[in-house]
Amino acid sequence: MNWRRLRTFLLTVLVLCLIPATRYYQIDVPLLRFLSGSRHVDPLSLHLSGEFVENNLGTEQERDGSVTVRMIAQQYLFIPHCILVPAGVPVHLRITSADAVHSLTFNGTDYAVKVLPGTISEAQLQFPRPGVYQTPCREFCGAGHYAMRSALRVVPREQFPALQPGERGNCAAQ
Ligand SMILES: [Cu+2]
Repeated sequence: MNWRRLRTFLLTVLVLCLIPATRYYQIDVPLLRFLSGSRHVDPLSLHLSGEFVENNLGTEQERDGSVTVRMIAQQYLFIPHCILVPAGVPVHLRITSADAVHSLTFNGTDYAVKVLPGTISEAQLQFPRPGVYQTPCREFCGAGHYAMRSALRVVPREQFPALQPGERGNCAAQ
């Protein structure tokens, strides 16, 4: 056995193992993103690129008649502040956080969606009848937590397709 070569080899392995430990953002974070798959989003650049840019938020009608709702939770509001969905159709919710952990709930229902920075939370919802639901945050997220609430307005199914995309994200004005 050549001890000198073995020692060099072990030293090289040790140094290679130490590199990831000193390059957390260059090696570990991209690796974790890769392993966690497509559910990862960067909370610091939500408004700059990707699925959660401002004009992509709100309700989007799918070809099969269902709708997809994209939202951001941040201290201390949900964006869009008021969303519209049609009654009686499946609602695919996709939401992420720009900062702390939040929980989106819908008063009068059992739905509660935990929202974490860095990942996309998904939920399947359905609201059988038209009406307005308050959507308070139920995870303490800071000083303004108790004022963190938005609204979901459920409109009759046949009324929804006539709405402009801009009207779906701003139902507070209606
Ligand atoms: Cu909160």
